[in-house]
Amino acid sequence: MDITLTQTTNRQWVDLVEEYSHKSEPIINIHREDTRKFDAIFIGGGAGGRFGSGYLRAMGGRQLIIDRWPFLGGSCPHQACVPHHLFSEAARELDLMRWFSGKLWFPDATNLRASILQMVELFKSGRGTAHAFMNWQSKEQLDLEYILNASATVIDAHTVEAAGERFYADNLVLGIGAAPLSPDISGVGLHGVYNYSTFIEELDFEPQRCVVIGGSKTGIEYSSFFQATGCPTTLVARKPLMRTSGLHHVDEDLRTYVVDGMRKRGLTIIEGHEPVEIRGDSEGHVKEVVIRDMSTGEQQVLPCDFVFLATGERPRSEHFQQVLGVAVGEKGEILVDKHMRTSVPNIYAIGDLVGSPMEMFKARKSGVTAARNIMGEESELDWTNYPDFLHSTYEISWVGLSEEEAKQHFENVIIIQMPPKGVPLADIPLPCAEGTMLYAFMYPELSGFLKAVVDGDTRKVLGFHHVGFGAKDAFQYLDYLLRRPEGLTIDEMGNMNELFLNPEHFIQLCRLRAGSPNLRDL
Ligand code: FAD
Ligand code: KPC
Repeated sequence: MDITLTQTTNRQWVDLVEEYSHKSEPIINIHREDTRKFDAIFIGGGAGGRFGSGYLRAMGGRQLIIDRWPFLGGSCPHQACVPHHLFSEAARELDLMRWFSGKLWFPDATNLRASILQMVELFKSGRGTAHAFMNWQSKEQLDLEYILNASATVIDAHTVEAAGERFYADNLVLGIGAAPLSPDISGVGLHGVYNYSTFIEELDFEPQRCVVIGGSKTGIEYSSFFQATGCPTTLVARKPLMRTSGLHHVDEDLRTYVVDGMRKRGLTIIEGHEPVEIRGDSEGHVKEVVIRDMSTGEQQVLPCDFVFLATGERPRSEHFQQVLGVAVGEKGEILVDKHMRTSVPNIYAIGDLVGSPMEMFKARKSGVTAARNIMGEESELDWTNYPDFLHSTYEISWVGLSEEEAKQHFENVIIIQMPPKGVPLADIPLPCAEGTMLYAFMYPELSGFLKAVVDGDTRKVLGFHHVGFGAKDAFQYLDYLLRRPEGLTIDEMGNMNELFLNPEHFIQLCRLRAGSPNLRDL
């Protein structure tokens, strides 16, 4: 179907995407009358390809996106970030209901059981609006050209085949993302075993007892959700939670608060163990997971009817390696320089395809970096440091150095923390603000945690760490301020205007110490 000359509304797009998800015909939006060659073909229209395309077009270039799905936006609105946020919000609401069961206006939640299947169905019934918006915005507002519902096959460094046609460009930008990785054990194909993608597409029963394999962000987030619904859940991880190589700068006090909090909510967390086998019943449905203690070798059996694999992702680099010969790293990631150039001239790679961190900011900014370089503007991307977050039933955000890291590099590290070190959590209902006020008054130990790490000599803030709700936005800007060449001092923080009660409390706490020439902990 050629929609180039049609103005398709968001509502019409919802139906169109649904219709085309059941057939193999492409959706084509190409300005045939434009005789200019494409500056770049973006293979994959996820966050990386869409933002790269948008930027290149805004700079006056001509681009083409080819995506095998009938919508743009990629995995984020389809199976990843958006369902994750929906489930994490459900977990937060359910957690509140459980703590306040039978108190104030809250109904008795003793036997509360939320349906996991219903939440998946809810997501699937609503995700079409995000798909539609991606297609509509890209065409009507960003003036992008695209072919959807068509796999791209690279012929050579300037030629791509899709929908039975060959397209030519000065540059190719590879952005087809990563695929979920399964552990190399028997039983992963049993009914009842899912990863983040098949969980959305294929869940067809109500889980009663869950085992999550893998302590990744996804493992922490989804196990917290499953437990919050009332489905007894066990999380099995090889390493201590939040001490995995994929997460940098995690502060130990913050980690303790988060992991203790997950256990307090009934989640069983088994660290230092790896899966050995997933066993099924006579009908091919999962019935138990065998795990092994990595230090003693001792095995144990975890009965369950639902297994969620959260064991990472592998970049989809094989085709490009074979056809173009691009260099890849040990985990299959396409190797790129700071301009997002691969080892092959005129071939760029972006997003999850270039490896960790697999996060939206990197996907989008790497797409933009490729676009700028293609358009002749020198542009580099460095993602060695970035703000990070994850959900348990809380929102957990951090940026900069942890206390432990700071103490390795600086002699005079000052800590501003709430509740302060040595004070029992239950004694101080702080921090509190959006989302934690009720906890502050009835369960002060549940109202969250915060820490600022400061170099007492230069007075520069080195890191911020927060558990609670509503602070994530601030961390985007704190990251920018911290990483300026001049950094951010405790005095500048104290001079900012807080919107009290503010979730992260950092401004007013810094102000309480800023008057002193010799900083002390708070
Ligand atoms: P993708 O979005 O995966 O896009 C790749 C595109 O390539 C897809 O549209 C696909 O259809 C297409 N494609 C594949 N093969 C072909 C082919 N042969 N021809 C044509 N097209 C092809 N990040 C955050 O920052 N915040 C979050 O809260 C967050 N939550 C997440 C939750 C989960 C459960 C997961 C798994 C990830 C989450 N992420 C989150 C990470 C984020 O989703 C990814 O980093 C991001 O979507 C990667 O974008 P991308 O463009 O590189 O790849
Ligand atoms: C709807 C939404 O913003 C989440 S999905 C974003 C995909 S993209 O804008 O292409 O990064």
